[in-house]
Amino acid sequence: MSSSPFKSGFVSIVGKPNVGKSTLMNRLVGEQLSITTPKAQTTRHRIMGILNGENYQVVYSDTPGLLEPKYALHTAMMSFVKVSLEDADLILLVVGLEDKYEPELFERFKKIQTPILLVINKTDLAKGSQVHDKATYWKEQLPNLHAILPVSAVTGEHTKELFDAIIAGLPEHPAYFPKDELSDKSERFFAGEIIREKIFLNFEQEVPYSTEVAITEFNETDEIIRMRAEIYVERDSQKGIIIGKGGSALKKLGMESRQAMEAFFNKKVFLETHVKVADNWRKQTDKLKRFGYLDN
Ligand SMILES: Nc1nc2c(ncn2[C@@H]2O[C@H](COP(=O)(O)OP(=O)(O)O)[C@@H](O)[C@H]2O)c(=O)[nH]1
Ligand SMILES: [Mg+2]
Repeated sequence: MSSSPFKSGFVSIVGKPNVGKSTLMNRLVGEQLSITTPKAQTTRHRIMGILNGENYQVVYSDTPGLLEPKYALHTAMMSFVKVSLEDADLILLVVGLEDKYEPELFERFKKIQTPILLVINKTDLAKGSQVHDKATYWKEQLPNLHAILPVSAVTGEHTKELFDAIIAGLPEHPAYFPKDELSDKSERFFAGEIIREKIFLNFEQEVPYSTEVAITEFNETDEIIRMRAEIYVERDSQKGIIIGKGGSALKKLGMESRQAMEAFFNKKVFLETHVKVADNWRKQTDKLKRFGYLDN
């Protein structure tokens, strides 16, 4: 009896904002690793999610949504996408039901040698022949696609077929990471992301986009994780919004974040929050460096 060869490789999940890239990675990895919200541009980093099986290790990379950069932060976000595409053995190009071919964003996929699986997501919302029509449309726009797979990341419909296609598309290669590693990111990073997710869910307009979170202390014992989080906004007025009347908004944010952290880390969490102003941090390279968006 011959066992099948070990396969491993990097799978880059890319697409426009809000198409469900993070939801799809979480579904494929089986863990809530990457934050997901109804707002566009929630994901700012490349976040690896590692899935181990007896004969495979898939290293997924969730990435920020493709956009035309407006600030230094956007440029940094798009450079994470670029690196993820360069590393990839396989690309999952995710589109929603409404997406159309936009040359500025999709041209690059015509030139890429790496096999591309086009994933049409949110099929649970599709009507009539919409999915079929979209598949025909994308085949015309991007003739070099390896395959087209419709899925629903939320319900899990057809994600098994997608997974099979991913494994089939991976090269024979030993594992890149130890089997017990779930991501390339630290516990501090995930704690900060959980707070950012709650900020995206609790605040409107520019506030979530102007906010960054730094975990400045992270002390874990057998019983509890004690954390100190610094929440940075761009202006004094935004600081007032995050704190709220009599501190009520910050209290709610802290409580929701703590509960989500306790579920994520499976441990009691003590969370201390501080709100600070970092003027125009999205446009300033020194601040972007400090927040981990640029190499030092
Ligand atoms: N109905 C439906 N909603 C989805 C699906 N996948 C993602 N979403 C929703 O779309 C929004 C954006 O998802 P997210 O994963 O953050 O998108 P990203 O910006 O591409 O990473 C969230 O509100 C998700 O719950 C899906 O298959 N069906
Ligand atoms: Mg995302």
